[in-house]
Amino acid sequence: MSTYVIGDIQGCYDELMSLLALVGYSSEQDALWLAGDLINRGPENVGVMKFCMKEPNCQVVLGNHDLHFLGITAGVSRARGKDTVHDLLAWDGCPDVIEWLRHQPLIHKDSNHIMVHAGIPPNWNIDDAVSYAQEVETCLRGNRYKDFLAAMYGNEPRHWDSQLTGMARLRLITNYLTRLRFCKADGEIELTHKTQVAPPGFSPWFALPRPQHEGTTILFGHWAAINGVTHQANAQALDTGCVWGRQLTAYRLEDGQRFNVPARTQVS
Ligand SMILES: [Mn+2]
Repeated sequence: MSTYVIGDIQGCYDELMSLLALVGYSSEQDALWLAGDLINRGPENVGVMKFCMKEPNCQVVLGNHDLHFLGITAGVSRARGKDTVHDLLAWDGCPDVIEWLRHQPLIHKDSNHIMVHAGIPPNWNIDDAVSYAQEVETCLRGNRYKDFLAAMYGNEPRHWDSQLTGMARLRLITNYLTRLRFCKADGEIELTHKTQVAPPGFSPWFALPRPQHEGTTILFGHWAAINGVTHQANAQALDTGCVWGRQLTAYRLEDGQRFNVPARTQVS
């Protein structure tokens, strides 16, 4: 039995199938972890969601694109120029997708491995991160989830304070777990830079001293620009830009081996 962790699929269904064939994935014997951004920007969102929802040993965490899809369906946002979720919106299984996504976590933890879409700031320990994720998960599953989706968009606040309350607290937790790239040692987050070049005073979250994360390997996606490279054994980056015409990558938990397939679709 092997566990394969795959980064941002973003609707690239064909590449997902090719990658599973390449590693010899067995639905019955192996496990699959998907690091979020299952959908959007790519061509076959319905295919990806059908697969995830029926796969017996598939564990996902939510990414910013998955949450944005929920925001669109809740009527608090709209599909914008680059969004490609129209196939899902038109599909008669769409209500099931919404319910299924609302019940997925933002973090998945298994002994000394943790999967999250974007990252964990250095000022949080692993138990804190799991607990903060649960606050958002509880809200997303509750009756007032549309209020959260409406309040989720935005880059403020940028400083973590355990005394934060309400939607500002949930927004910052969500931004850390699903959008983080650059921050400072105290957790101040910077959400406008997407390349691998840090804005002055900031570092990639995984490159900062993280004594609180010692002993845990963090598996994450979201940051296509770093192309899978962190130079940190305990931070494995899995978004290798499939939807941008590069590769889809799987990481085998048991031995750390990486597998990848080339993108089939060039999205302009
Ligand atoms: Mn993302």
